[in-house]
Amino acid sequence: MQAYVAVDIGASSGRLMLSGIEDGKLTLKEVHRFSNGFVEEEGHHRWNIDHLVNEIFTGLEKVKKMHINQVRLGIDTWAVDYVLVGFDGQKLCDPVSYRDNRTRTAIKDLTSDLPKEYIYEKTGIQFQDFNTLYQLYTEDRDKLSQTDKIMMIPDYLGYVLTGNAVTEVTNASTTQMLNLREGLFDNDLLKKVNVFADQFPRLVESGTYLGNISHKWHTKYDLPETEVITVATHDTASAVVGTPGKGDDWAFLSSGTWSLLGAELNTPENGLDAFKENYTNEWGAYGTYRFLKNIMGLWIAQCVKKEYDNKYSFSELAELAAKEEPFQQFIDVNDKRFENPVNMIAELQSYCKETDQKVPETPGQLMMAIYSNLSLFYANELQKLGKILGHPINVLNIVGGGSNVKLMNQLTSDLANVKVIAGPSEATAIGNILVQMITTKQVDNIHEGRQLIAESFDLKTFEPEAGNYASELTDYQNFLHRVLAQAK
Ligand code: ADP
Ligand code: LRH
Repeated sequence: MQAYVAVDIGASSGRLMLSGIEDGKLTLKEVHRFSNGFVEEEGHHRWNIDHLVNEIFTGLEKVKKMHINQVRLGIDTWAVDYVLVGFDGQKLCDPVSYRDNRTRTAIKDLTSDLPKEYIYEKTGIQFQDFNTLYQLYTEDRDKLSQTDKIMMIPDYLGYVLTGNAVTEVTNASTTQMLNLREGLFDNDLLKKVNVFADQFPRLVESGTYLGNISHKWHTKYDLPETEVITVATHDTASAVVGTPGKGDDWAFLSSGTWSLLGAELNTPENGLDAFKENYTNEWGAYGTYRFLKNIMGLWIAQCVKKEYDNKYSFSELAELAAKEEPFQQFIDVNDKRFENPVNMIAELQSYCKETDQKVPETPGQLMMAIYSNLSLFYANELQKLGKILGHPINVLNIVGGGSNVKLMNQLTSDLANVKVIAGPSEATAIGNILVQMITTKQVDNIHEGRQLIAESFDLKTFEPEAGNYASELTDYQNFLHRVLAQAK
């Protein structure tokens, strides 16, 4: 059996998953898991990139110990962040995290003489101050002058492993610097941030052979022979590939550190309605677009868990939440104050105090407040998505770690009046592997691949319970209207 390894690194954790096809089914085994996070270093929140490289080797050594001597491997990670590589081929510093506050005014500053509508028309990408465009705008000029190449995180990891560097498009599109029409970096935008197109390694599509892991690593570690394939390197792109959606009325929710809710399109939707709602058109594998909204997601839950000193596991927190009443308070989960607060619990509590609402106190109450409000936000966005696309969404495929939270799946189904299909929770790793299998021709195409996923994993269905929470969504929408109007 040909063995495939997915290296899937999210903002909170990374894993190496081993896969293959056995008796017509896709197998998936977790070989190695490690934590990820940013730390304060040289005045910024930064990722420890060498730690991630080491973890990849540790995982591969475990694969070798399983007597697997030859594998194919793909890497996906979170988007927008990048590594500056000097003329000696080495990184100049650890990459700054998108949650660092260096870009807080960058959108305003950069768009003071370049209208937002113009940038959106060119790129179709949402305005988030963490986009690479704004990060480069605020980048240290000295560092930029010492930079030979700018590599997105997964491209950099592939470069360290193989010595070969590319810029893969699904992730590159999140820079907000690719031109939709030309399919290339946009020189006007690059100029604005003082970088040049040739500072990015050549652009490639998902599903491109990168090369073998360099000999030098084999002398340090006991590794299998490893051929690296550039997959859909943006984790959300891999998650969408790994979503077993069927028909033409489904949407996806990739539910992890972020909640990414949207639809897969064949042509971008970068009109005025999409612009006003700040929907994004990220490039997908095989010529598709991920038309989606970024929602704060389970990052809020991750912070709460940490602030209880990790005393409870996520499943314990979900059990505690299930004992509480939903909808005890309304929260705009996308409020910037939740992006990187000093203390998330205190931030949630002050939000409720300031808006004259019941203050969640216990772990269960806090988690129920998070789950209820994420579900409300999802339902609200599903309505908007249907409106922008001009057709209703009847099925929501929820994938990622968050698809394990039954309570939230049911609440979302009830509020949005859609059928929810939950799973697989490792859709990102699966999408990563599927692109490898399509590249090596073990699977014909993405349709066959998605069918294979549906047949190989245990998916759970949640039907909307009629009459449940009929007024909550409208009340929430009115609440959002009010708080957003006040904030203006
Ligand atoms: P990412 O790759 O973006 O870091 P994941 O897709 O691994 O994130 O999802 C991680 C999140 O999923 C956790 O933060 C947690 O909130 C949620 N999660 C995972 N498993 C469970 C579970 N068994 N019960 C409740 N929540 C879970
Ligand atoms: C999810 C994700 C998301 C981006 C964010 C930076 O991990 O890649 O798609 O918007 O991280």
